[in-house]
Amino acid sequence: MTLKLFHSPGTRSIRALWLLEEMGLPYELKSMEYNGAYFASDQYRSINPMGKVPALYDDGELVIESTAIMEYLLHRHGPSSLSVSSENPEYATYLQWLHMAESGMANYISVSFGQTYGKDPYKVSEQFDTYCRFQITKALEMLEIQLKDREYLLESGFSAADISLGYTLFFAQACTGTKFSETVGAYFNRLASRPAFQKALSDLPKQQSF
Ligand SMILES: N[C@@H](CCC(=O)N[C@@H](CS)C(=O)NCC(=O)O)C(=O)O
Repeated sequence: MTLKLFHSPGTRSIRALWLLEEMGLPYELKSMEYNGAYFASDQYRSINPMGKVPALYDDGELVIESTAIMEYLLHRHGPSSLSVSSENPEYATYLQWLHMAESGMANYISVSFGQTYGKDPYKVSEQFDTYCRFQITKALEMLEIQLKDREYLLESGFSAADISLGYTLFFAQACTGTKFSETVGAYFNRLASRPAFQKALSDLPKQQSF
């Protein structure tokens, strides 16, 4: 088996795990409880120098950053119908949401979460928290518009961009109690009912502590 995923329940490694399941690829799962001290240790940083999950090894080659891991799996282990080619008219929309789900949304959610529950160095000022919440609100408004005439982000249907964003919505709801509009809530429920998502979530403890 060449693919080995370092995962922690409830975290961004769900994106990689969900995609592996949707693509039907064989993989080895290294699932660890979320533990900041372990992630910061030399032992774990020899696996991922950033001390984070996910980390994917493919035949000894390391890839980090959940959305980069997604692109890596889709291209190196594709072709997959969940990816959109650069010739496709929906390519820009696809790529934009695949990455915005992390850089323009989950990153801000993490900061806000850190403000509420984190300790140094994850605790930020209330002012920065307000800024992050503002960014999240804007992104959810943009999502509302995107979904007004369709069931998934793309007119052509479910894609890897929905996996990337589906995790973000899960994170927002589970960790910051974000309330969704009817449209976004229905979209999230559609994603959450996918067997591959359920599988990726199956090791989630009842009381998750991040
Ligand atoms: N942008 C990165 C973020 C990764 C990340 O922050 N992962 C969290 C779990 S969701 C983590 O491992 N945090 C440990 C830490 O920052 O100490 C990605 O998308 O993979």
